Amino acid sequence: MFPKKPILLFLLAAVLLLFLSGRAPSPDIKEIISVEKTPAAERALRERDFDLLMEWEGRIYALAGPAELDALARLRIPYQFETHKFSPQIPGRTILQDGMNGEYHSYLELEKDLLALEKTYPQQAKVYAIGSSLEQRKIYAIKISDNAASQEPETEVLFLGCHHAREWISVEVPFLLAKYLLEHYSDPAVKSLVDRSEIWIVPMVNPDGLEYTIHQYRYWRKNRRLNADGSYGIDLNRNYGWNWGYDNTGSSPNPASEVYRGTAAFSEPETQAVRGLFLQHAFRAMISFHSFAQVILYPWGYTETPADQDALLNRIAATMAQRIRQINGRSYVFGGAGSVLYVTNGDTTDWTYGLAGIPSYTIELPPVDELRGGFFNAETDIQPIFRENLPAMLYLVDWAIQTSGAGAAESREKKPGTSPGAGKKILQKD
Ligand code: 0X9
Ligand code: CA
Ligand code: ZN
Repeated sequence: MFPKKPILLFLLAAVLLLFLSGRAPSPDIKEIISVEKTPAAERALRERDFDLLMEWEGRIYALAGPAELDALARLRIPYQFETHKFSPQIPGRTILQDGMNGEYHSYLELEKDLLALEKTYPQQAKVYAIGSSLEQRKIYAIKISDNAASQEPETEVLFLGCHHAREWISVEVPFLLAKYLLEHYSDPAVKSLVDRSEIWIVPMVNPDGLEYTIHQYRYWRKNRRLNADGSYGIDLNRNYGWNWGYDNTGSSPNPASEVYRGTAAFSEPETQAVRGLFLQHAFRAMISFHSFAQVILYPWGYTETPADQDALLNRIAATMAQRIRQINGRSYVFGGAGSVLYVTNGDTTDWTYGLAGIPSYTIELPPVDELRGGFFNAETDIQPIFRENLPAMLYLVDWAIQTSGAGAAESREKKPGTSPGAGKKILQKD
């Protein structure tokens, strides 16, 4: 039965391993671990290029796969598994139940809450499914306006959340905007904005990824596409069609990469859903929420070269940052995405700006760094982060209304397939 010679056995094993690893590489799932913060541990983590998450109460939190765990064992650095604690609670506080995400929205909780808003405010809210994810979850949009059920010639503005699964706070800020506008509709300032605009909010562009972060792996970023090489996921914020795949710095051709761009622009149903919505409307401004960094970014992302509307993009960002700072005192840095943060290609806001010439922003919500929690905002941070972003969002809606002149109706007729950059005409001159 078995080969007699050990060398044959070895060869067989090697071939088997190659075969298996070529067919189905194990998804590169890592654990969150913590080690005591000693100079030796710090050095080891840095030398081995661990992904560091944060420091908390004298311990360093990092990601570790089998190789990293081995290395720690060899160096006799004791570690603890922490993955199970990574609810949005700060470690050391109450731990949420398995599979729950506390005050944050799961897919079903968001569905329920959006439908409840529509039910309570039928005149001002209408919920649409703008598409389905790979795993057949609906991608919901809620439209807020007077007469929400009918399309009226009013200024359209778009807010997106959760392209990236682990960025839970990016679901809450746009969702809470919808809730706020509806609950405060009797406030004359809110009513005036809502009546003159049509505000479209898609809080969860990546529901499959989000569910995966709740039930499987808190640190997941991409969608849940099974790639040809057996790895999972496409970075939805590298899958849009403006200079898609421009270079391998701003996105990756490697399926296992966290910034894998996919096999083609708009290859994913999630980005197709956003594209469909965008092409059916004449949005005048948009924000896509992410976390974390506390920055306001505008095109271009694919290059460090300023966009032709740079001055206008900068001025609006400056005002948003100022309004944000007035609430809780937090400073959001702002600037061109490629130069302030890093270059990306295939990102959402390059596409919306490139296609329609509208002010398009990526807001990276707090915290500012890993030390303050990275992707894991405490539940008690949800309200303050929403509250500080509210005046920035309202300002952008107001700006869009103020600057939508006669051109609004004309641009509304724009059809899918409008030539790139054609929409730039509709933008007010700086
Ligand atoms: O890399 C991204 O997609 C965004 N950052 S995140 O940490 N949330 O993943 C930033 C996109 C903004 N665009 C550029 N920096 N070019
Ligand atoms: Ca209306
Ligand atoms: Zn993100």
